[in-house]
Amino acid sequence: MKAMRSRTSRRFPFPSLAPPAALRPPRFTGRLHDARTATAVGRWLGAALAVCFLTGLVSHFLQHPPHWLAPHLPPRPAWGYRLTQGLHVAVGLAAIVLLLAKLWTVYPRLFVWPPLRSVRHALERLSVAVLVAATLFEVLTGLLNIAQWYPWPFGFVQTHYAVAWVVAGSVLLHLAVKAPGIRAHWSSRSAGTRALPDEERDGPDRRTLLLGVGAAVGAVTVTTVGQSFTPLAPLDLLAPRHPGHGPQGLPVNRTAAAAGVTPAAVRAWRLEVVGPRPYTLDLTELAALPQTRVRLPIACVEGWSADAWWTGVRVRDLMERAGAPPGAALRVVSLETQGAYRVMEMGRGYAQDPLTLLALRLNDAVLSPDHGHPARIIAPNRPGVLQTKWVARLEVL
Ligand SMILES: Nc1nc2c(c(=O)[nH]1)N[C@H]1C(S)=C(S)[C@@H](COP(=O)(O)O)O[C@H]1N2
Ligand SMILES: [Mo]
Repeated sequence: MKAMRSRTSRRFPFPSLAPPAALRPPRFTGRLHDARTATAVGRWLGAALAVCFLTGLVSHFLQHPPHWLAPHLPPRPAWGYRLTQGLHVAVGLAAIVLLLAKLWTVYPRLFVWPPLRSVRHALERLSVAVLVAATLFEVLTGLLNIAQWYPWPFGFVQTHYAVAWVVAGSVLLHLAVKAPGIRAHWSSRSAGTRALPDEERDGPDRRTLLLGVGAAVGAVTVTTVGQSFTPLAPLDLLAPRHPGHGPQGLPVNRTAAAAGVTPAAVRAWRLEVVGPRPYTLDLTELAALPQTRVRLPIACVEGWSADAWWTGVRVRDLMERAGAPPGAALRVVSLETQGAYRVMEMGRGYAQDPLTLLALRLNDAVLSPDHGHPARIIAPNRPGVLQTKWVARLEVL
């Protein structure tokens, strides 16, 4: 009773500011819209957002390295990008559940009256509005991206990247503003020792809610993570991709038809290698060069990934034959006539790596048209978008 009265008086410090009856905010009597629950869910959400931010940075710098970084990108571990991007998407999906739980816990605060109490309060609410909007934007654009649906006029990659910084900044601000509350409510033990009122201690309600949120996160994860974590592939009922489904046992993101790579263009194909000693090769000549067989993943930025056996000619051998100086980088141009992935560059680390191939075969069979016939790039620790298909020209840089 006492607690209620003090809360009411805090909400309506001036009688004249009480809203008219018709606009009177709803009253929330549930015990789980409190700071302890918000902290308990918030720390998991915060951890998830941190993982998404860091793995997103990795993805960004592997895909769009600034020129000073490109030569130093590490081609090992070969499975590195598979791990970081698998985590990015899996944790991002889990974050959707955590974000909804967190918003449910705190949404009664939308009805706090008066809505703005002071300049400080106004700024705090503005920062929360930015935080919520930016985080919702990130998880929703990410979700639609893994489904390859782009119902918006802006570029996904640039916008998702830019707004990630807004989320990071507003999370830090939020943590700073809420630090005293977070400290007080961090663990049930600290809440207990501080002799909080009963309603703020962990009771069966809160434990049930947290268990429910945990179960929902588990369910979302188990039914989607199989798209990159292949031992769970049989369970990936909700994942947009199944790592084993596609020609030659591997998914296809863009088919030859979608890329405008016609059978006629493939028949006329010759590999052109441009460098100090330029040359061209037809497919028979390319297949007659020393072949290397490697096991490497395709790890798509959209979260699916799968290992496969690739056979082909080492890119560094092709470059050497063109008289490439040591440490040269490479530009790769596809037969594809348009599209964002027609031209790709790789720094010297990738170009020199013995695992980086101009592949002619996938799982011991000639590449199918959709996997890049006649020849495609496969390199370790690289985003799938850079594993250029239908390669027509290599330019030593
Ligand atoms: N030329 C070209 N290469 C491309 C693409 C493309 O659209 N055009 N898509 C890329 C993407 S996004 C991925 S994930 C991989 C998929 O390779 P796969 O279809 O052989 O599995 O190819 C990459 N190579
Ligand atoms: Mo991809």
